[in-house]
Amino acid sequence: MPGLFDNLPTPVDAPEQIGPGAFILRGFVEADALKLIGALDGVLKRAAWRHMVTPSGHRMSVAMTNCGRAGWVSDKSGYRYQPEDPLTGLVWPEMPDAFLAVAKTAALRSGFEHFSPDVCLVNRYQPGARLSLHQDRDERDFSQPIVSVSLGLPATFLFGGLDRKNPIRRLRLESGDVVVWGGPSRLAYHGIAPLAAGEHPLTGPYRINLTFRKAM
Ligand code: MD3
Ligand code: FE
Repeated sequence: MPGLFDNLPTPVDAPEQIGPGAFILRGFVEADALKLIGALDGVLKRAAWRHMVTPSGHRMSVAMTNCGRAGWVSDKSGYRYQPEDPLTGLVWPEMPDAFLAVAKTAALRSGFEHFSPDVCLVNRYQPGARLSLHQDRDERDFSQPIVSVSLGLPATFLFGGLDRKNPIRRLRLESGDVVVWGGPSRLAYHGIAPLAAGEHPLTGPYRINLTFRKAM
């Protein structure tokens, strides 16, 4: 018999709130994971993995590439978004439609209606690779969320507050998980603990993270 509660979302569809404006969609891209990896292979043909150097001269343990209208780069002169890949001098590969669709749908499910990312920064973690606690502040408009997609080996995400000294929560991110970081969480300190070694059917010995941003 039809009733008042028939149209509620099922628990599997409901984003779980993990902070102010931050939502996790567990397993959201599980069914699309192979398609996303295939699209990433196309990106990598034109923009290969590289380890960027921080302004202080340290080689990052995470390998990176980008697609979209611009890419995040770091070198001795600083961090920035730029339209060309410094390795080739060419514009970054176009953002694959499959990437854009996942980012927009996840943002919409989390209450961000007009998210239109122009950059996807792709991170690849090998065992031991980590991302130390930082804020993402190189984008122009902090009212836009960042959407992140985890593929391959699991990782421990470190989720702090707006002040570096705030307590840090640890959150396990698994292949297929999507997180939307908006509202006050957009400027939260965050990082990734050193990756544990393993083997994943999708990515082998790696964890890959796609981060979608409205940067320009
Ligand atoms: C929370 N990447 O690329 S994704 C990064 O797993 C980055 O590769 C991590 O931090 C990774 O900058 C974490 C989740 C993420 C991305 C951006 C955020 C969380 C965020 C920005 C603000 C708050
Ligand atoms: Fe970040």
